[in-house]
Amino acid sequence: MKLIDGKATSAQIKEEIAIEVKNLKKKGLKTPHLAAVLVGTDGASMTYVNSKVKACEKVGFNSTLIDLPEDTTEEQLLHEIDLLNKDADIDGFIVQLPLPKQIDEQKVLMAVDPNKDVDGFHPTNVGKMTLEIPTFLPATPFGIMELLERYEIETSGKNVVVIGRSHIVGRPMSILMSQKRKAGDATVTLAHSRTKNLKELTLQADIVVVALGVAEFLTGDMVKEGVTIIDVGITRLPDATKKRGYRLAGDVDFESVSKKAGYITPVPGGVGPMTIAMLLKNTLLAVTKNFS
Ligand code: BQF
Repeated sequence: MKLIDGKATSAQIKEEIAIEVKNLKKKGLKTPHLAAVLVGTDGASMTYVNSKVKACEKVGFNSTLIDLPEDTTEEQLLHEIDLLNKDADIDGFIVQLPLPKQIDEQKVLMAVDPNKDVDGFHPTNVGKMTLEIPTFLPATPFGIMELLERYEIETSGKNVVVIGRSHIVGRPMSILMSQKRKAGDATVTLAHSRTKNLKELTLQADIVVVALGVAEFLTGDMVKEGVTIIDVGITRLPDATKKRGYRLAGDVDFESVSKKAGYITPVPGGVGPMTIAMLLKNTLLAVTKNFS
């Protein structure tokens, strides 16, 4: 079993980005600037946004954090987005998900200028991704593609089972891996809560991507010897032995699955750090490439 080290890979990507930022500055070009909007005080969301701001500092980007109260109205949030769309210094921005229940997520992501949509969630960018037109790829799927590439994991003609059909991870992952591209050319099955005989499918899989949000869902008896496992899950489980009171669990039962896997991503330190690195990559692309 070989661990896929997302922490080390993301650190390497950040170094590569930092060099590109220095070169941009040397040429007198602008410093990439990422903004993040956080609505409310959800603990995990605050952690994620803070990681993104810290990562910006690490690579030499400018960053702006816009903190809005939990009771922010949809109209107020749409106004903030309008300001960011019009702000010439902001190259890209994200609205941290999930949003409070009074706000329609779909309305919000449709309000983001597709040219600044570094999360790749706007329908224009989902369409471009699907049609293989260059654009921002959603950071988590982008990060997984990057891991598969950098670890030289063969995907061409392989059986891939993606578990979970979210718009942020599962669905785009299934689209990207079925395309003719690096880490693509796979035969992809997209499994979900209505899938029958999931175990029959996963036992045939060369690669399993688990993005369900159910802690330790995938067990060793469900996979074949030598399988590549990509664990996207990240659940906080209560743990009295930890100072912070919880531990992070993936969607994979690491104990049993790692005994059979050829390659496996750990949680933490697998896919999570790559999500941050690829958000930075997208922000750099917002400056250096014109996707429109
Ligand atoms: C690690 C996210 C669910 C819902 C909204 C490093 C992150 C996580 C784990 C991180 C995530 C998950 C992010 C680790 C961003 C990934 O060391 O294992 C980094 O910051 N993530 C998010 O912004 O919104 C989410 C998961």
